Amino acid sequence: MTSGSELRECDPTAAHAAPDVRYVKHDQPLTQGVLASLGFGATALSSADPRRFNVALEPLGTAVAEEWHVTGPVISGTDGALQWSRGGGWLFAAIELDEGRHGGAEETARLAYAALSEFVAASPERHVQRIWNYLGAINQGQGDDERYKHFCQGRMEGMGDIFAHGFPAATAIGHHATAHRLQVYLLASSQPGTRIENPRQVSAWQYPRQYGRTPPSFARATLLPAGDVLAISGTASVVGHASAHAGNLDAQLDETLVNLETLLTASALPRSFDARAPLKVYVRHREHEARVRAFLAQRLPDAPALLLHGDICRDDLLVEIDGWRYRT
Ligand code: 3EB
Repeated sequence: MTSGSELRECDPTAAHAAPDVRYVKHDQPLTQGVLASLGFGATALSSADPRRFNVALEPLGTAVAEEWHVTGPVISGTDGALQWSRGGGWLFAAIELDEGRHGGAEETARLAYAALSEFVAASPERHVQRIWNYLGAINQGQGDDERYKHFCQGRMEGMGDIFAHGFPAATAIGHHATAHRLQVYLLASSQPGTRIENPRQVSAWQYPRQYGRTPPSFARATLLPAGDVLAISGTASVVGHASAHAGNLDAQLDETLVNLETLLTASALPRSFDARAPLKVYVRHREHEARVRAFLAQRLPDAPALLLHGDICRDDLLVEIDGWRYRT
């Protein structure tokens, strides 16, 4: 007879340990266990390796790459415009499309999401846990014609039914590179995760009409299948559905941290961000870098932080934070 623990280890339905996410020097060669390596900005290493994807956001400070490590062999390839890798029960998939060739932000988002949805639906790792979206000139256009709102519409249409059981955690940020580049990448798993909402915030998909015809389709966080890591969505100074502290960087940082801590509590995690909580901090104005760093040093001293120059999808927000929090 096998013991209970052996049975669990052999159980093909058992949840896989989460990828180990770390920031490393940006020019490191990729080792076998790397599922994905995200570079940032113009100095990121260019490579044909499908596991490498360069985000069009400039880092503020030292260039690093975000590596996702898994256990077990990793295979990778391309499928049309899409690049992918899989290993250890996890899937990375990424796509970059040129809006100039696909008729604008809405249609391009629809195509990107349709391609990703189709690929994921045909994969053993069909449970999308986390998605990142980077588009240019995100706040350009008035009212319903803001580019972010067009993106939201196309994203919803392209998703199809792969999110029928609920939206994954997400980030949507504006880059300052060539405006027509739409970049989307995701992490999916062979097991479902647990969606987490923030009790201080209206769920994004229930935002009132003023935020657009199609509300943003994302969850505030996903607890990954084994319950070992919380994947945290882009989190900003939003209370209820409203932006709080317009124009006030320090108050927005404080409110953002309360929202992040609230997500930890909602996930039964300790209310702190330690060395196993890599965070990405999106800063709208370069000149705010020093103040953001001072806040991080004081309030989040242990969390590895990557600062990126990016526009938050509401024009009254100055800063947004996403990342990972390991149960440790
Ligand atoms: C907010 O709380 C800020 O459209 O995917 C945060 C994270 C935001 C993800 C998205 C938008 C998105 O509404 C904006």
